[in-house]
Amino acid sequence: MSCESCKVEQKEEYGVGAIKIALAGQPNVGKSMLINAMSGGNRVKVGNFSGVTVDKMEVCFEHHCHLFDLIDLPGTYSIDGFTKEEKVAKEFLLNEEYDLILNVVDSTNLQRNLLLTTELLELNTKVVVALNMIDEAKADGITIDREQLEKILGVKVVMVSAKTGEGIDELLDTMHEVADSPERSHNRLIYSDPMEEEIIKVRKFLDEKGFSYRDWSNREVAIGLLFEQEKLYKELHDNPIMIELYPMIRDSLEHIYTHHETKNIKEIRANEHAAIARGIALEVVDQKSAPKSLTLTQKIDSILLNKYLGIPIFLFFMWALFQLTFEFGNIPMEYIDAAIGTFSDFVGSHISSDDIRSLVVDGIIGGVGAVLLFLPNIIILYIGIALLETTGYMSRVAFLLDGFFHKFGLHGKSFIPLVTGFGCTVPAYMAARTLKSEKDRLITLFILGFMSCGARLPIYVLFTGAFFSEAVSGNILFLIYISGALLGLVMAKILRVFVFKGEDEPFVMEMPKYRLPSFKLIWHTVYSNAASYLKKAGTFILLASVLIWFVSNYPKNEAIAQEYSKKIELAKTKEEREKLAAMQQAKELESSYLGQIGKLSESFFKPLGFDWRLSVALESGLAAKEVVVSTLGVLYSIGEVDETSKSLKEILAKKLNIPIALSFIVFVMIYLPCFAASSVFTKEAGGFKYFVYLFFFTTMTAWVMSFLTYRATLIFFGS
Ligand SMILES: Nc1nc2c(ncn2[C@@H]2O[C@H](COP(=O)(O)OP(=O)(O)OP(=O)(O)O)[C@@H](O)[C@H]2O)c(=O)[nH]1
Ligand SMILES: [Mg+2]
Repeated sequence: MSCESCKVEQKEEYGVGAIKIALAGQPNVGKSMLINAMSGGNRVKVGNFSGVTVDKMEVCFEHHCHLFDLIDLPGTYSIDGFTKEEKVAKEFLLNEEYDLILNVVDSTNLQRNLLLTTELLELNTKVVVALNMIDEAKADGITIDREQLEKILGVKVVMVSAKTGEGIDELLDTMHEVADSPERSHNRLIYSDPMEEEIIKVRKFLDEKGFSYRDWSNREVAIGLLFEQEKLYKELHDNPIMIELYPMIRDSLEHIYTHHETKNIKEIRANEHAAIARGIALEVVDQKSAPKSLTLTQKIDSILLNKYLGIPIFLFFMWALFQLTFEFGNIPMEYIDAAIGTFSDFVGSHISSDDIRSLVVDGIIGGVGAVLLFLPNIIILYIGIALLETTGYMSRVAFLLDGFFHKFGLHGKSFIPLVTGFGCTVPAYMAARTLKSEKDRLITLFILGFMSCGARLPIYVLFTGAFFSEAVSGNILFLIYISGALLGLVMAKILRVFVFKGEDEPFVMEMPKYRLPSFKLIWHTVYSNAASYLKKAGTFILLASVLIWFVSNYPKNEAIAQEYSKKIELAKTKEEREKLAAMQQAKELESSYLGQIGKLSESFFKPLGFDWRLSVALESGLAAKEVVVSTLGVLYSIGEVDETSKSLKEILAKKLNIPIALSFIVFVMIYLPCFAASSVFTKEAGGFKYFVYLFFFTTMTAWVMSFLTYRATLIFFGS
């Protein structure tokens, strides 16, 4: 038997099925980290800003012979939250089956967190409250009277720290116990006097009629009716009791309206909850001293959020990151390059068949090796992004850039998906769900591809390394990323003015506390990204390289071979022979399948300075951006007679020039993201037509910008 939903094998001695638990809580309270702590792994992504989890994720594991099935939900301030990812949480909590809700609460911010807790209690299902971040609460001198809180809420409360592991076992045991118990506790919240009066009136009426609904008490039904719970009304719609209940509830609501001075029941409910949360916090929280972490956070913020220094400091960090990416990344790169070269020579010298040697050396090692080379650069970039995500700095930069972003019709909050896009565009598209307005979200989706993803980094490092001195390469790299981002902003403005017209929303974003990221957290993020890069190199890139090798070697053209073998025989000097051999290979390559394909699009790319090889490399990059480098690796190593001596970088430096290189970089920076990202885009934007728009939008922009770059730099650098 296996866990129904996530297929973890369930041993027989476990007896009944897995306990299904939905984790609900406000953003950034540590739900995901708690799941990792409970399951003893790093299964879900953790970060120090609101909106890390944007889709539900399921994790199964066993503990003391019980199977737990945890659902990580996106953070939500209220069940009625209206961003796309908050709706995911609402949808799940209201409509799916589960055994209990684990409400994760930030102990250092109890009052605000209780606003959601009160809503969850009104769902009348089993709830356990985890007071997370208890380590921080202690450090801040906050004590919480847990027993009192249990009494008031009527549910089990456990103090935990997902960071230190404190209380995790107790939490698991408690959840198991609560899930197993046949009874659930009932909503014990006490509302304002006028509200209570009406609740009692309705409850009494229901009691008199001998009414019962599910396992709800009549008090709970009364609360649900007065707060106009949609699902409850739907289910009771055809019940005869409603004929008498409707007018009664209308009366009661009128009373409540006059007291609250509004007729909006959602607002009234929120006011009631706010009052309850305030009351509970007063009752159970004892704060001895001013919170330490807050003052530290304030101190750091006074520098990093400084009106004048804030943005320059951020730009400095980014500049430093790209310097490091280039400088540090290039040290191991030389060794990896040398190792691949030696390996390639070694393997080549042991294969006697020309065709197989070419397949292994030019195709496989040439393609995969070209991609592997950039692993160190990728790792450094990912360390940078992980630091940004986990320290709490990301939300600050979003805040700093908000004013600047508004000028371009965007939102500070868009910064988060945009930065995620520097790593990989796929999660970035999903991260855009945190934007409330649909137009903001669509604009962000359209410009996200302009943030160069990690897979484009190798292309940039390769070309900058080939055409610029080491001293300036880091700066050029920084410039590439910044100009991509700026272009994205300009495009956002154009889209805002001409396509997605409307006002951009004001900025509301929570500033998390600064947290020193644990080594484990960073290590995990970087490791998993590096591992997936390597895996891709060993599978997808390998296959793509073999394919490219094949289509660039076949069909064999006997006429060319004969023509040149005669010429080579007649040649007098070694130099002449080598030149002829190179010409022969170039001719053969041109007559191959790939050469023919390349010729088809040559006229489209020619004005940008690209020969058919570069064109084909760009086209193959539509599958995945790493393939651009591996394709270049294969194509240029086939064309190279003197194979052992030159790296791809050196060959490119010899065959191309600066204007072509810059034009190529610009095209790569702008054109359509990889296949995986494009399909996620289509899904997130909401239809294939958007993909068609994106295709034309990016291709046209890429072509025009590359053309301008090529022409302008030709004037400076000449051909
Ligand atoms: N000190 C401390 N930090 C914690 C604890 N739990 C989580 N954190 C930190 O809080 C931040 C948020 O953690 P996440 O697990 O991503 O929060 P989340 O609730 O899943 O957030 P969303 O997915 O955005 O809703 C991270 O920086 C964690 O390292 C804890 O018990 N103690
Ligand atoms: Mg999360």
